[in-house]
Amino acid sequence: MKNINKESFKKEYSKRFLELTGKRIEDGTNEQKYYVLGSLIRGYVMNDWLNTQSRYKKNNKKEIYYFSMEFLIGRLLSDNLINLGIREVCQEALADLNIKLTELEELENDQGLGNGGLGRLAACFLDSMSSLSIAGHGCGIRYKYGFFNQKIIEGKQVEVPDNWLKQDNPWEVKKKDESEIIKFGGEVRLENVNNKLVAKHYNYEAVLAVPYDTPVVGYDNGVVNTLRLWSAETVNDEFNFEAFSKGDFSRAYEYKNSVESITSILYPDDSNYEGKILRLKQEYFFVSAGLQSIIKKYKNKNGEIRKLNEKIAIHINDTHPVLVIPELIRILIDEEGLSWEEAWDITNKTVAYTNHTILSEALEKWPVDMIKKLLPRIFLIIEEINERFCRELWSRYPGDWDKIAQMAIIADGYVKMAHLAIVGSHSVNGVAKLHTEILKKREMVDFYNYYPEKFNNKTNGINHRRWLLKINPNLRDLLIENIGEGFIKDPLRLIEFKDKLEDKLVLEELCIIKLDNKINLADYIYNTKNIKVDPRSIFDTQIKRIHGYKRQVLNCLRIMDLYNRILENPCMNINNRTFIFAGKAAPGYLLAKNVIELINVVADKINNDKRVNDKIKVVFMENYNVSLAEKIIPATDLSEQISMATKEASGTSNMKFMMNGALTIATLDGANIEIKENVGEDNIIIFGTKSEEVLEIYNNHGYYSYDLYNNDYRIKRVVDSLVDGTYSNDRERFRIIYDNLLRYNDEFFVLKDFNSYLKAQDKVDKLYSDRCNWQKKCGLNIASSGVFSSDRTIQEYFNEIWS
Ligand code: 26W
Repeated sequence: MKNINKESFKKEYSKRFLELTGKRIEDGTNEQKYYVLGSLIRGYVMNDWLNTQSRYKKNNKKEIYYFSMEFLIGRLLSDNLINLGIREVCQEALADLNIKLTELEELENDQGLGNGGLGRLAACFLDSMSSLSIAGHGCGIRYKYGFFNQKIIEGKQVEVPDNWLKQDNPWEVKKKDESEIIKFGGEVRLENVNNKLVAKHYNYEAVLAVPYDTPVVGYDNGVVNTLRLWSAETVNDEFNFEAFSKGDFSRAYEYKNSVESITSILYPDDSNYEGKILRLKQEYFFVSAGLQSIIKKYKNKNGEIRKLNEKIAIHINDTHPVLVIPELIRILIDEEGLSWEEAWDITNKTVAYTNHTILSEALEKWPVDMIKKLLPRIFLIIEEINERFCRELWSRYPGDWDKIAQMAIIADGYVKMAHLAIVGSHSVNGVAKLHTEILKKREMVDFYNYYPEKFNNKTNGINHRRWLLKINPNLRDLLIENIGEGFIKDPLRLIEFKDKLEDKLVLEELCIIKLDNKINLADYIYNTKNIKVDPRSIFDTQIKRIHGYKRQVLNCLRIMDLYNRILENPCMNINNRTFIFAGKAAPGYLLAKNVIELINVVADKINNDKRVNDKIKVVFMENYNVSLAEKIIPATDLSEQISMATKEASGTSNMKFMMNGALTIATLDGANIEIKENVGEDNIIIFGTKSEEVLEIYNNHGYYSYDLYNNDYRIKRVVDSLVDGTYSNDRERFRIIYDNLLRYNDEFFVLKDFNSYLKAQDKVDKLYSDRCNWQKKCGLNIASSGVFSSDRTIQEYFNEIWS
C-alpha cells in the first residue's frame, strides 16, 4: 500500500470528486461523497491487486478457488480502510473537508448476496485467506437483487426486493473481455473422430457469463485476492434478433429477460430445498463460468493440464456448486482430450466439499429428467460416475442391493448431490466437532465406512478483524492497551488478556465499554422503533434466521411466562431485561412467519403494559443483515444459542458474541460445545436435552408433548395463551405454532426443554447480580475466543485439505 498523508489525500479526493461528479465537494450529495471515496480507495488497491497476481504467477503458487452460491459480504468501506491501515488518516482528511467518515460508512448498501451462516462464512474466509497471504479467491453469482429486505407491517414480515445495485458499486470491476459462454439444453451425440468417441453438443442455448471482480484486501500485508461474481447476459445482441427483425418486439425482449433472469435473484430459502429449474441453471452457470476461466488462466501460465491438481484447489461450499465435478471432467475429456481415468483422478484430487447441514429437507436432489434436459452432457457424465461407483460398491458389498441403492448417486429418479460431492471429491468436512461426528456416525455412515480417510472436521470461525476490531473499537483499544497488538495477527494471543482480569480497573473498563455500546444501541432502537429501553438492563439477544430448529419459540414462550410471573408478583426481584430479536423467515415458511408475528405481538403487549415496564421490554428489529448484526453484537450481554441439539451444524454468531464479551446461554449443539470447552463450564450457561438423548428418543419414539402440557401448569398456561385471546382477539392467529407444539408433537422439543431453559435463565439472573464476577466471565470469554477466528479455520483448511 502506498503511503498516504492527509494533504495528498485531500488533493486526490477533491480532484477525483470533480472528475466523477462534475461538482465541487460542497455541492455534492453524501451518496456522491461515499461513491468517490470508495472509488478512490479501490484505485489505491489496484497496484497491490496487480502485483499480487504477478507474484502468484511468478512463484507458480497453488491457487485456491472457493465456490459458493452465496457471499454475504455486508459493507466494504471501513473494512478496506482498516485492512489498508488508512482509516485514521482518511477520517482526519475528510474531516478537514467537512465530511464525516462515519456518516459515509452508514450510507453504503450491504452486499447481501447470501441467506445466513453459509454465505457469511464464505465472506469471513475470503478475508482470512488474504490476510494470511494465501492465494485464495471466491467464485460466485452477482445477483441483481440480493436477499430481500424485511419490513414488519402489523407484526407480519413483508418482503421487499433488495435492489442493492441501484447505488453505484465502487468496489467491482466489470471484465467483459474475460466473459465465458455457457451452454444449456440441446442434444449431445457421441461421434467417432479419428477412431475416438467424442461428445458433440448441438442446438444448445448459449448464455454469456460476464465476470465482475471485487478486490479482497488482506490485513496489513499488501495481498489483494479476487472475488469473482458472474452475471448473465445475451451472447450477441441485446435481444432475440430474429424476433426483433420480424417486428415481434415483446418476444425479442422476453428473450433478453429470460437470459438475465438467471442471475436476477438469490433464492431466499435456506430451510427447504426446492427443485426449481432456475436454481439448477444458476448452479451450472457460475460453476461452468468459473471453471472455464480458471482453466484458461492456468493454461496461460503454461500449466500442463495433467498437473492441474498440483496448482489448483477447488472448494465447494455445500453441494450447491457440486456440478464442478462433472463440469471439470467434461472440460478435461471433451476439450483437453484426456481419458476418463485421467480426468476422474485429477478432478478427485482437485475438489473438496464442506457439508453445512444435516436437515434432510435441505439436502439437494435434482430430478433426473430436469438435469438430462437442461445439461445433457453433464448428465451423461454423472451417469458414468454413478455406474462406475455402483460397480465398485458391488465388488465391495456383493449382493447387498439395499446398501448399493442407499449409496447410489442416482436413485428413484433423482440425482443426490451430496453423494456426488462425496464420491467426486477427496475431502469431506463438517463445520464443528459434533456435526462431523453426526455425519460420520449417522447421516453419512455408509460413506464414512467406505471412505474413512476423506472425512474430517473444520470447526467454523469468524473474521475477528470485522467482528472485533471494526465493530467494537473501544474493546479493541482496551485489548491493545493491555496485551499489545499481537492478537491482531495471531488471535490465539487474546488469551494473554486472561491474566489482566485480576485487575479491577480492567473489569471496570470492560463494564464501561459494554454500557457505552448498549447506550448506542438503545439510541438506535429509539430512533428506528420508537421504543425506550434501559441500557442498564440485561441485553438478551437472539439474532439469526427464524427457523423451527433454532427455537425462537422457546425464547418467546419463556418471555410470556416471565410476563405472567411478574404480573402475579409485581415485586419480583429480578434484573431488568431487554429482549432483542432479529431475523428473516423464508417467504414460504409459514411456521417461521408465524413466529415473527408472535414476537411482535408479544412485544407490543409487553411494551405497552405499564405494570411490567420498568422490568422487561421486547424488541424485534427489522431487516436483519450484516450491518445490523454489527450494531447489536457489541451491545449484548447474553447470547441466545438455543437450537435443538444435533440440528445446528455449527453456528457462527455464537462466536461473534463470545468475542465481544457476551455470556452464552446454550444447548450442547454445534460449536457451542467447543465454546464451552474453551471458556470452561463455569463461564457459559448450558441447558437442555443433549444430542445423545435426542438420538435415543428418535430411536424409541419416546416423546409426547401432550403429556408435558397436561402435567405442567406453567407450560399449559403459556401454550394456552397462544390461542385463548390473551395476545390476540383472533384466536386462530397463532394456531400454526400451537399445532406445532401439540398436534404435531413438538418436533424441536420446545416443551421438553422449557423447564431446563427457565432454570438456566434464573441462573443467568443470579450471575448478573454479582456484577464483578459477571464482568470477569465476560473477559474470560473474550480471552478464550481466539480459536474461533476464521484465520485458525482457514489455516486448517490450507494445511490439511488444500495443500
Ligand atoms: C437448498 C436450500 C439451502 C440453502 C442453504 C439449504 C441449506 C443452506 C445452507 C446449508 C444453510 C446454512 O447456512 N447452514 C449453516 O451454515 C453455517 C456455516 O457453516 C453453520 O454455522 C450453521 O450452523 C448452518 O445452519
